[in-house]
Amino acid sequence: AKDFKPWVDQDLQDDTETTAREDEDGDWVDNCEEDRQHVPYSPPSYPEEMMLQRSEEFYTLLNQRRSVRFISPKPVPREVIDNVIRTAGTAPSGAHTEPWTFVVVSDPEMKHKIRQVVEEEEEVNYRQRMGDKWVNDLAKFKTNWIKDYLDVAPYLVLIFKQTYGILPNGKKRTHYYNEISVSISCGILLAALQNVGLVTVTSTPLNCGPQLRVLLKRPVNEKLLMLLPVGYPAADATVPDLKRKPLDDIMVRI
Ligand code: IYR
Repeated sequence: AKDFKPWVDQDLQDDTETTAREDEDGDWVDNCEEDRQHVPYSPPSYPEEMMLQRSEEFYTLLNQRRSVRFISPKPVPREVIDNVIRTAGTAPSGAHTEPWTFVVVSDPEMKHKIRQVVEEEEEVNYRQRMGDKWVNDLAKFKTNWIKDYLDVAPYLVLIFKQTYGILPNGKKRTHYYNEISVSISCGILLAALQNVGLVTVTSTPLNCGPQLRVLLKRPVNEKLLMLLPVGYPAADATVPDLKRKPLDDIMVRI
């Protein structure tokens, strides 16, 4: 109990190894495909000058990303969201298992049901589970358990990690490193949103995973990793005046 970490979702552990070994019920298949063809690869390349320019421009773009909690109800073209999700799906994954499911919710009634689940649990989180120190550490963000953006944002993207795969024949497949694979895809998703001028806030609703999984009719192998409200920023959106660490504080040269 001394080491209890309330920010570690009880239902959200990277259980690649434990599911692979312990979960012996059901048939597991090998991922091995020795005869997979290898083909030539030629990604885009640039002269050094252009590399420098592109690195500056990409940094400038992503450095403007902020977590935004005030989202406009203005509709966003569905094809843009589709492309952003496609982009997230380009992430690398353990043994190329692609262990992610992106649930994109635009239905107002479903958004409201999600809001009810999240607000009910978040109230308990803020009042009890998180404790005084955590709540105090968040004071500067002026957050609480009331999440208007869950009704207002045109899209809610709920990202599930598949802790194992289920093949059409019912056999199970090990999803190695599923949590970090899906986390990387979330990072790419955030960059893709920034690239089209949309905003979000990375929310990880503590203890909401199982209820939201059932609400969204997702199978038992899937666990909620992240919930992203997505849209344009509200006209009067504000963000806390935060600074980022300079390069010398985040990089060590050896
Ligand atoms: N999940 C809660 C609390 C929260 C936790 C952290 I760490 C933040 O950086 C911000 C909020 C919420 O969404 O309000």
